[in-house]
Amino acid sequence: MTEPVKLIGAFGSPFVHRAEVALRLKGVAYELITEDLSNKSELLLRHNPVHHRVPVLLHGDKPICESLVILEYIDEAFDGPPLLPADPGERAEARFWAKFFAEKCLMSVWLALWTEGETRKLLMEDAKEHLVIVETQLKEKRFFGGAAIGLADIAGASVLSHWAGVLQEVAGITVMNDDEYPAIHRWMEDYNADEVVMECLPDREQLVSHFTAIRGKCITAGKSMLPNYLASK
Ligand SMILES: N[C@@H](CCC(=O)N[C@@H](CS)C(=O)NCC(=O)O)C(=O)O
Repeated sequence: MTEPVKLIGAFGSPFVHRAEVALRLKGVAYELITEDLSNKSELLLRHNPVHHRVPVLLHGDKPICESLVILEYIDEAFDGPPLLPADPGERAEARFWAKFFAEKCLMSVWLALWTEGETRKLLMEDAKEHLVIVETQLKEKRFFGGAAIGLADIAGASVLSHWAGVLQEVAGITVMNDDEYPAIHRWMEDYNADEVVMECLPDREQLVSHFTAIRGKCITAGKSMLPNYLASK
């Protein structure tokens, strides 16, 4: 008997979006359990006792936490189109880019949005440096995964596509100008136009309202992430 698949998520989370896209690309049926992150459920706290964060994938009784770990788990546990290539070298490359997005590119873009003054100036420079690297990669190929969406695309485009425009609108600052990064722009359009991706993109207006309501929390979260980011530079 196949074990039931549940995803503990929350509205507006790009990390939950990653897991949903992967499940849908694989054709896995799942139940989405929507959390109120201001009043976390016992289910979430029990299944992610270390970070208390969404997403958490429940495959039968087995909880899997952290979106990038979840993507790899989904790829290994379920049939369907692969998210990682078969070749070990190409797998390593896809993991490298996913890590670059998580630790560098998305972090500098996110922090540039929610900081001010000299710190913001420094983070804008970092974000630009990271986006130029992504732009260069995408001049050669449609997706990081080649012709189809793969793990690195889900890791990066999840935040840079639908979410980046909304976050820039709410923060009132432009970190990514489409004209400056035409290959990234084309990549995001291709990612957003994918039928499976479209099914798990939250409504833009609702997303703007959501982030406007939690703007203060984003600034606080940015402050707490900043020391780690600067130490890792
Ligand atoms: N590194 C984690 C980040 C997950 C994350 O930050 N989730 C947010 C929602 S977007 C969350 O659960 N926030 C609640 C909290 O931090 O208390 C991942 O990739 O899964």
